[in-house]
Amino acid sequence: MIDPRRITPLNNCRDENGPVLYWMSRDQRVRHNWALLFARKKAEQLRQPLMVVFTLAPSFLNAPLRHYDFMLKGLQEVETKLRKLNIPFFLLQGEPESELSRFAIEMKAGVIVTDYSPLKISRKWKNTIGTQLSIPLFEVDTHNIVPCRMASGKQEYAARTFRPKITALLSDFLTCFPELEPLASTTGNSPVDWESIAYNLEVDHRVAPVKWLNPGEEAAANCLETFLEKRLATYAGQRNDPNSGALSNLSPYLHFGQISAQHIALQALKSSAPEENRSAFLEELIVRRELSENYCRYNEQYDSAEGFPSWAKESLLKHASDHREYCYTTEEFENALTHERVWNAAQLELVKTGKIHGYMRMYWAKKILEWSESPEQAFKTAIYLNDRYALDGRDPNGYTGVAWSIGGVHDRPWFERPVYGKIRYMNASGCARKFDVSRYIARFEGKEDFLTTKNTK
Ligand code: FAD
Ligand code: FO1
Repeated sequence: MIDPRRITPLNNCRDENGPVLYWMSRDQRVRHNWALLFARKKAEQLRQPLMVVFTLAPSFLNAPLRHYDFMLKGLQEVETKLRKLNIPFFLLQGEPESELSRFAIEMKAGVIVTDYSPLKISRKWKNTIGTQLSIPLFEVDTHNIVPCRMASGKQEYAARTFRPKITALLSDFLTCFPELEPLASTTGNSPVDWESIAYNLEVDHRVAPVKWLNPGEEAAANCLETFLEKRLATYAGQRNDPNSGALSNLSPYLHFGQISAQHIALQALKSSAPEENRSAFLEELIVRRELSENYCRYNEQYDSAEGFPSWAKESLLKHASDHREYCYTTEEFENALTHERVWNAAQLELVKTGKIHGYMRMYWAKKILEWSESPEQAFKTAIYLNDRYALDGRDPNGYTGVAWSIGGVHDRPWFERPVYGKIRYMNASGCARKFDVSRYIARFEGKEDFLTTKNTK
């Protein structure tokens, strides 16, 4: 029932007799979680207890309170749901590598199962654990519909080269999930003291939690249901209008693994919305999202301008000394102090709501390229602002989205111009052709309640 191609042994140790640990990291949910289902099956085969453990890093790529609050509230729900299945949940604080190995030894664990991520921080953690411990460590790709390593064995050039490969495998992998069986009895452990964890967090409180989006698996399921019922039918036509509220708003839930992309795809396919909307949505959810996973898995420089394709690097270098009519520091960008009101509005949307509309994101990043001293600095600034304020930040989609906008990743050369070179150009008049720019500006300059179309209904 779990396709073995989702599972990668990260060392070659044999199963020991001892409890099975699911080291939950990226996929913070109980339902539709192949890693949890695999750990449950292992526990049954070995007739051993099953425990779920999360290692809370003291700081995680500089994530501020906004992200930790969203994540911890989601994890609290995970603990409650697991308790109903007699599966104990443990939260360890400190450096994940050392805390997890200490816990595994203390529990005399026989097997560790964890979920998949292409990000360097995650690979580093697993590398340490896999070599340090003498018990098997299995990685299960439950973030992707088609496991990243199966979709392609190399970095893909563009969506058009990737799409046929992933489409060919959907019939194998876009399957329904089995139910997660409860354990017969529980080892019983004391509940996590969530108050004291939140109180002792030493993260930047200046980026406050958002109010318009509730965290957790139930809220994610409701968000999906509302989107499928009320907005999927207009997705294709309205998704590039940031005033329309047409998007699903699922990215923060997907980033924290509080909802499964596979479950979303299965539900979207069942929807009665017209075909063009379903395929437009699935193109983003499956092809674009898994293309980002592919980029971060196979490009060692996914987190820098070094990762850009050579045509883009050459072209940007050729224009490196072009005169910049405007040139802003990171602080000026962060405080929305540029000369362009619609760019400032996009930055305010990002800071105030923790989410910047997909269309505006491209324009937002491209203007950072245009108004920065160098493409390298522009990449750093865009990632810094994206990850500091966007709830869906610190994600393969973020590195890839910025690299697409500033470095032509998965794009092609365009008409050459100053500063951009052959990178695709976007500007405010392009926005004005697509949507009511003054309405967008009013929403985020504070004149209008910016939440009107953040789908609070
Ligand atoms: P919807 O349009 O409802 O899409 C549904 C899902 O499809 C998204 O949640 C996402 O998983 C996937 N998707 C949609 N568009 C893209 C895309 N262009 N690339 C990859 N997957 C996509 N996405 C993030 O999740 N985190 C980021 O940090 C992030 N940073 C970005 C930075 C830039 C400069 C750009 C151009 C794009 C970035 N994206 C990022 C991709 C995209 O903008 C968001 O995924 C999308 O806007 C999320 O909102 P939604 O879920 O309401 O979108
Ligand atoms: N994952 C963890 O396993 N431990 C953490 O402490 C942790 C913090 C965190 C903060 C912000 C954020 O955006 C993500 C965070 N994650 C954490 C989840 C993270 O997305 C994945 O575990 C890694 O990116 C691997 O993909």
